[in-house]
Amino acid sequence: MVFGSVRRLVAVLLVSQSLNALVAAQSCWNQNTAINGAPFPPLIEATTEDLIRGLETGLFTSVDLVTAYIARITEVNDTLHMVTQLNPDALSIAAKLDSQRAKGIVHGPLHGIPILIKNNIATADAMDNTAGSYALAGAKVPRDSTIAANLRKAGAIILGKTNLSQWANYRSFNTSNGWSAIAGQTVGAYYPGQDPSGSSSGSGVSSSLGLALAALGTETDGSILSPSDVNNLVGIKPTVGLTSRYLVVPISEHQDTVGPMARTVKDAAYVLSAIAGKSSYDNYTSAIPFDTIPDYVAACNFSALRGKRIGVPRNLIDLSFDSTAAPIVPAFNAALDVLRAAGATVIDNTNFTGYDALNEGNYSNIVLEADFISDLAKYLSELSYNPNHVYSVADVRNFTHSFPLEDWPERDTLVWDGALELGYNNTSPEFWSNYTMNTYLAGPLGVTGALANYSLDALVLPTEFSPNFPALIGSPVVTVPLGAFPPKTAVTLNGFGNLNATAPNVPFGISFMGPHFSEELLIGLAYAFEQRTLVRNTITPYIQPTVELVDVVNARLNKTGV
Ligand SMILES: *[C@@H]1O[C@H](CO)[C@@H](O)[C@H](O)[C@H]1NC(C)=O
Ligand SMILES: *[C@@H]1O[C@H](CO)[C@@H](O)[C@H](O)[C@H]1NC(C)=O
Ligand SMILES: *[C@@H]1O[C@H](CO)[C@@H](O)[C@H](O)[C@H]1NC(C)=O
Ligand SMILES: *[C@@H]1O[C@H](CO)[C@@H](O)[C@H](O)[C@H]1NC(C)=O
Ligand SMILES: *[C@@H]1O[C@H](CO)[C@@H](O)[C@H](O)[C@H]1NC(C)=O
Ligand SMILES: *[C@@H]1O[C@H](CO)[C@@H](O)[C@H](O)[C@H]1NC(C)=O
Ligand SMILES: *[C@@H]1O[C@H](CO)[C@@H](O)[C@H](O)[C@H]1NC(C)=O
Ligand SMILES: *[C@@H]1O[C@H](CO)[C@@H](O)[C@H](O)[C@H]1NC(C)=O
Ligand SMILES: *[C@@H]1O[C@H](CO)[C@@H](O)[C@H](O)[C@H]1NC(C)=O
Ligand SMILES: *[C@@H]1O[C@H](CO)[C@@H](O)[C@H](O)[C@H]1NC(C)=O
Ligand SMILES: *[C@@H]1O[C@H](CO)[C@@H](O)[C@H](O)[C@H]1NC(C)=O
Ligand SMILES: CC(=O)N[C@H]1CO[C@H](CO)[C@@H](O)[C@@H]1O
Repeated sequence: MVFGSVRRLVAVLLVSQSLNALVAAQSCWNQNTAINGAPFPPLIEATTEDLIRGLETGLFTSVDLVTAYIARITEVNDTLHMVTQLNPDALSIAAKLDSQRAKGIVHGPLHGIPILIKNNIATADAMDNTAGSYALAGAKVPRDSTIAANLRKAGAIILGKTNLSQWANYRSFNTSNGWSAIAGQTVGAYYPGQDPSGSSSGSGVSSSLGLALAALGTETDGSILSPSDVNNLVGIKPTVGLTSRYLVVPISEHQDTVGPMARTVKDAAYVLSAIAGKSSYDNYTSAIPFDTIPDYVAACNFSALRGKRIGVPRNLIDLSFDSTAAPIVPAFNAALDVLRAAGATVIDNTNFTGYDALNEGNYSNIVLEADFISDLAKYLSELSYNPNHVYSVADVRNFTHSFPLEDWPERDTLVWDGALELGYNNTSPEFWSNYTMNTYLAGPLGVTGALANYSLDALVLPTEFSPNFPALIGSPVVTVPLGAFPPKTAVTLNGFGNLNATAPNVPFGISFMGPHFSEELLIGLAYAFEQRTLVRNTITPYIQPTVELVDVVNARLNKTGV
């Protein structure tokens, strides 16, 4: 199916008029995918290694890649609203990287490969960093975030910024996943009006449709894992401290982390390798226990599950919280058989005994509220230009209440109201007693306790139930596609009433969880599972862009008459 206007697409591409005819003639991407017998990877499937091969052999250039991805974004953005802003310098950066490659200068595996980043990760370039709020429109940072700088150092092209649940979903009790005042409502691609989950909504939708090699998300509690879950992706939520949060709009220094959302485990591993590492601007990265970051790509080993002990904290699969998740359970149980067949020992009912106490207590809310008061003020103090003079949560709340496009009070600010009512920040004794309870219940009575008590290497859960415990202690999780909701699934609306929250064909995943800084292990386990199941390829979006790399290269060749 073709969505979006071909006219607009060609205007953006600025290439030969004949592309128009070619695009119109193409009904689906697996036609016409070769030039002189050399096949091109369809971009919804193209892996890092496919792109490296094509760039190395001269089949296409980075400029071609950027051109193709921009055309694809333009085709579907009017429907899905997943990209807030394109990098106006992307083509010139690509041209520079192409000319470096021609001279034998290659910065790393991601040299010349486009990546999208969430609109809360700052870049010191022409792009905004707003967390989706007009309060930060036009604000400037003194330099790139460490993550953006690391991507550039690795040769990646920052193609644009993705839409998100505004303020990483830390503003309202009554809002919708993927909505921001600045870029509107992001929608998922697996069902009309699909709730894309959040808060890394645009990153999830973009990565899933092949609008870049991969995208970066950020997570405080579920914001990488959950949109990866429902958008048929691999998501890596790294240990807090493995990836720097410097100049990333924060919620909580104790829980925030930046990670890749990609179509395959190996692609996610390539991106994680590029962004992980110590940063003098974020002292949590000083907890990294290695001198050199492990080779996450080499960790992709088909035999990685052999001999591993994997626990199932069955009491977290709590359908009383969400009965619509019932179809996930049989798929998850079948996945346990895949783990066994791959040589792992599965130990069921390695329950997290802190579960009830965590649900009854309010410790996690208090930790986030107090952190937000401190950490947002710190971020705002680092801006080199702060056009709306917002320096605190109170200022941002006032701005939001007085700026009509912020959609207040239709979407409330009750999360901030609660944080301000608390009356303290993360330097107070009340904060620390709540933090201590939180990490005790989620650690010794949760993830780290179960790992130790049952001598486990890792734990698995349906992704829907996986984020919370690891979020509270800052431990890593990797999610991999597991299945999709069956055809007879009832279509139901989200709480806000503007998205389809449950629907047929909506994907779901399985999560691998382990101790702090165990990404190398988890990536191996996830890869071994992924390669045995290849679920992603069995689930098809209802809407896809149609422009392919081959079209762009054809148009270029015909135009230049080569
Ligand atoms: C995508 O759509 C949103 C919402 O309409 C808009 O704000 C944004 O500028 C668009 N981005 C691109 C790259 O077209
Ligand atoms: C939800 O899906 C139905 C089709 O089942 C569609 O008609 C409707 O427009 C969708 N809702 C939204 C909010 O897009
Ligand atoms: C980072 O610095 C803060 C304040 O100086 C300190 O409280 C914290 O323990 C440090 N964290 C690490 C991981 O070094
Ligand atoms: C892959 O994993 C298996 C099982 O743990 C191990 O024996 C093998 O050495 C690993 N291969 C590589 C290349 O690391
Ligand atoms: C673990 O939790 C499951 C599901 O709540 C329950 O059926 C099982 O009895 C529990 N097992 C242990 C050992 O507590
Ligand atoms: C945090 O609280 C301390 C103690 O009340 C105060 O001195 C400091 O200014 C506060 N910082 C922020 C950012 O609110
Ligand atoms: C609240 O915002 C309005 C409009 O931006 C501004 O005029 C006013 O000074 C602000 N009030 C406070 C207390 O910051
Ligand atoms: C959201 O909550 C606010 C206040 O709590 C209320 O004024 C507003 O009507 C609510 N929005 C919707 C769509 O119900
Ligand atoms: C938990 O914290 C929230 C936010 O501060 C507050 O609204 C709620 O009343 C608290 N609940 C309990 C049981 O203390
Ligand atoms: C948590 O915060 C609340 C509200 O400030 C406070 O009453 C309580 O003493 C703190 N500590 C614990 C362990 O609940
Ligand atoms: C380029 O030329 C080839 C061969 O004539 C043709 O198949 C293709 O459609 C042309 N592409 C464009 C964009 O005109
Ligand atoms: C319609 C709309 O709000 N568009 C905005 C999309 O995001 C860019 C970058 O933040 C803004 O410049 C547009 O106004």
